[in-house]
Amino acid sequence: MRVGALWCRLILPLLILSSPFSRAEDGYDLWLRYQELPAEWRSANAKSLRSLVAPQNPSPTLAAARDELSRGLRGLLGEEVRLNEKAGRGALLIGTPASSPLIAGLDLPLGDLGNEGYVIRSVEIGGRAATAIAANSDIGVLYGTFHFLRLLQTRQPLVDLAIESRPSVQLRLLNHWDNLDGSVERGYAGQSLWDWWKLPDYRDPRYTDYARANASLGINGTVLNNVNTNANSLTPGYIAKTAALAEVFRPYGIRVYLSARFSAPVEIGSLETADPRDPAVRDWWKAKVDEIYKAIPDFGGFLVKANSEGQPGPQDYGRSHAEGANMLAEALRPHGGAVMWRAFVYSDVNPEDRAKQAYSEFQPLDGQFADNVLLQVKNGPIDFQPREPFHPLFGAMPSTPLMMEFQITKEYLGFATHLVYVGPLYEEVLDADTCQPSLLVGAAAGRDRPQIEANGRSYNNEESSCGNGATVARVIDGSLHNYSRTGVAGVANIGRDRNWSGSIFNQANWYVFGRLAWNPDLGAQEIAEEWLKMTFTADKQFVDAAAEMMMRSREAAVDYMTPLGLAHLMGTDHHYGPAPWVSELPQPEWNPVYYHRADKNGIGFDRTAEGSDAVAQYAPPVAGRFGSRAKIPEEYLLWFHHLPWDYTTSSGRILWEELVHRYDRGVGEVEAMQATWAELKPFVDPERFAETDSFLRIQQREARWWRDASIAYFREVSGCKLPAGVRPPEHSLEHYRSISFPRSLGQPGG
Ligand code: BDP
Repeated sequence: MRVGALWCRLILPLLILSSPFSRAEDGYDLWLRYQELPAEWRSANAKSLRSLVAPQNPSPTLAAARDELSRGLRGLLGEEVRLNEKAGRGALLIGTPASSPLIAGLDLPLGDLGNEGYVIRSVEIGGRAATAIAANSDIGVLYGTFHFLRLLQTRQPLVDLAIESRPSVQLRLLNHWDNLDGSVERGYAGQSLWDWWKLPDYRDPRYTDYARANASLGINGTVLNNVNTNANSLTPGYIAKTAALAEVFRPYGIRVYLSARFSAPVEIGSLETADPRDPAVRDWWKAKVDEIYKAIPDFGGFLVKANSEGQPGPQDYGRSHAEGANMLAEALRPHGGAVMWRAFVYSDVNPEDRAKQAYSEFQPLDGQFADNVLLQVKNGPIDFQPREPFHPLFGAMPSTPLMMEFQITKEYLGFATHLVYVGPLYEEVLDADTCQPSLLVGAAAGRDRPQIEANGRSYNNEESSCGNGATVARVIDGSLHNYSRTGVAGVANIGRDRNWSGSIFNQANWYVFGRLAWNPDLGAQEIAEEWLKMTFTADKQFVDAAAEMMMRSREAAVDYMTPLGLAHLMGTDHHYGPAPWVSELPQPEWNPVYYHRADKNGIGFDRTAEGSDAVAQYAPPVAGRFGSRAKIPEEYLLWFHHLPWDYTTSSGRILWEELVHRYDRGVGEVEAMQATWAELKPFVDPERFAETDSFLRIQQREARWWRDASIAYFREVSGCKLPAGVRPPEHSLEHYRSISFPRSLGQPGG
């Protein structure tokens, strides 16, 4: 036998058998890998998993729940679980009172669980121990099923189960910025998942896996197309394609939505205007919406980007955002659809501080929107930066449901390759105290209490309105202002890459978005641990180290990109890499110099009362904190203050030195992440280990690039010397300035 043949026939199979990782992992299975659990766990819990009892003649949703359980249990237990009609000892029952007489007989506490909640309970049926996954609706059963599988995947004991869960937020949506030509704006995971060309006839099986993954998190809607949209997506051919996707997603509780182009009546309807006051325009939208609902009876509604970054909108006709939104709302209302109108607006002619423009535009419209309109607000006032203070609209529009818009794709966070877990970013925003609860309305405003007036409203005296739980999370879940509609959207990081999200660790960002959308009070750390256990291994040594790495990763990115409250220093247009020097573009806010305002005297954007006064858009206690050099949390320092280079920071270092220190700290953290990952090699299969290892190398190189280019630039602008012992930038400033990326990923039209 030749040596090569010997190698293939004898030695290679032996090597494969001896590896703890029996199959190549390419990330396709996401967190739904259902790998066999350790024998110990299986033998301890096998008595609860003897058979599966599912409703007869199940609906497609109940069939999906049953099939997911069979599939999951087969993988996790390493054997097929019997499907039974009767509940014996150790049965696992799923269903609703309507679909299962057994569930109906259990008298479970389903009353408060609404349409999507569920219970998972250890019960007794005829004296035999069993487990029930039950809900009022079929989709609740599917959500409960995924929760149950999560218990197994994270190796929880299955005894005395008494779990109840219902979502805190109604609309939990992904926003795809996918174009009809298959490109994805700010997408770094390959082409769009939607194969528009082959739809509606060919339904890629991947669409079902996409729906399963989303349902496992409780995501219940998806906007299929980019907010910078093309009116063609509303033509009959594309409506049929969208309907095909809706059919695939329906059993998984996912409704489809579309971004609507405001000028569609002109572009595809041959009207001369899109003026929302024109009766022909209103009729056109009504007919269009009727046509959509004929094809997709549970269509969710429209997402609209209007009068922002060149998109058409009602202001083109002298009408307000509210008039535009209400026109669409009127067309959707008879069908139960909603309008999600985006607050991400800034004008090319308005000289006002960009951070103030959305509030200035929308806050005065509070109360003017129809009841099926939600205003979708980005987490911060500028644009998905590594760190921003929370958007001042949160808490300031008690009569308009505000939806959160997070970005899952890492447009400003190193694209696909940097390991940046955004859980801590989301958590920071959701936990932020708007200090708005004691807004005094009606009779209370006139009472004899210490009051202050601000933004034309009355408040309790300064301090009393903080710490009362008026967090952004309570705005979003509707409890603060009693919103009748609530929602959270995440700009998706999903594409046609085999691993869906461009890297294995980016999957965690999809995951954390979904989990927090269901329950904004969960912690980023616990979600990271859960994801790690399901995605890699539940081994404590691995989970502890990897979770710590994830939890620190966002702060690392802030440090090496935009420390101390700096923002938007990325290369204009593509947003890849540092370019703090860009200053020559015609629109002021296209230039990073607009944001950092550095010169030889100092750095930072003065948004205090002496500057743009953006602080006044927050409730007075917040404004007081952000507006004061002494009280502001240092991570927002240069967002709100312009300070001299020799300003003393809390570390005792002067500002310039602190800036350099933080850039260094960021690079150091990435190096520490590399070391951690190297130590975790024994726990990870070779494919996924190697991907993360290479990506961390890219991240280290790029963190260094960010640090060096930024220090080189700010050193020149400030005239400051590098502190003693600090490593000088590797190259000259000229070198960094000369780097260009004409074909960078994810760029509109790039
Ligand atoms: C910015 C992106 C741009 C989007 C815009 C938006 O750079 O591509 O179109 O946001 O949210 O972050 O509309």
